[in-house]
Amino acid sequence: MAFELPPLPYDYAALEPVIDKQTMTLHHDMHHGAYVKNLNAAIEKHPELASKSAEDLIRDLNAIPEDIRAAVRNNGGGHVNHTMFWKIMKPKGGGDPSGPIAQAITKTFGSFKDFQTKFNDAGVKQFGSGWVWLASKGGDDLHIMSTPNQDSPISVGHHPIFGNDVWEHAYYLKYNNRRPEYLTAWWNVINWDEVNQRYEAFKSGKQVQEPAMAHR
Ligand code: MN3
Repeated sequence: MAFELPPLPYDYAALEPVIDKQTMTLHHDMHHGAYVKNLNAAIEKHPELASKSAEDLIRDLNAIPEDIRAAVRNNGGGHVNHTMFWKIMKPKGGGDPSGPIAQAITKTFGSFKDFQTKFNDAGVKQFGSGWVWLASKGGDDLHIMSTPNQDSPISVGHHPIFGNDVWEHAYYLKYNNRRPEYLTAWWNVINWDEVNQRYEAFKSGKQVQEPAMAHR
């Protein structure tokens, strides 16, 4: 019974030149791999939690026994965040969004360009490690938020539509300290089809259970 590291849905080098092969290899195998391993180690101490999905574990952190709460917050969050992250990117992605997410972004932020500027700005301003998100509190709400470490919007009652990883491990080998450059280039690998699927699933209340999120 364990959470599993989901395979990358494309080759390690597939997102080059935006994200280099070495970064993807280390990020997926070592960083995400460690979150899964450490989450499993935490849950082993509390078998009563074994039926919960990773998302359910981080949805109410106060319900998690204190001795593993920090481990679940960091590693459960890391597992949920990265499982989303690999899927909302693809080779030859990017371009302007279309479909329902495009309409929602324009309605909320005025234009896709204005949204991108605000999203990148929030990513630059996230001090230290963390994530920048497009999230929703429900209904037509759509907002940009950032979180420190591996904290998920799910833990504060918001639903992540998509997010970008602004930990140094996500970009430092290629971009060094130039986080703004990474944030700008990253839009060239976003998978708008997947983002639209996530958004429509959320809007319809039919959220898809990722196999990797299930404890099995
Ligand atoms: Mn990461």
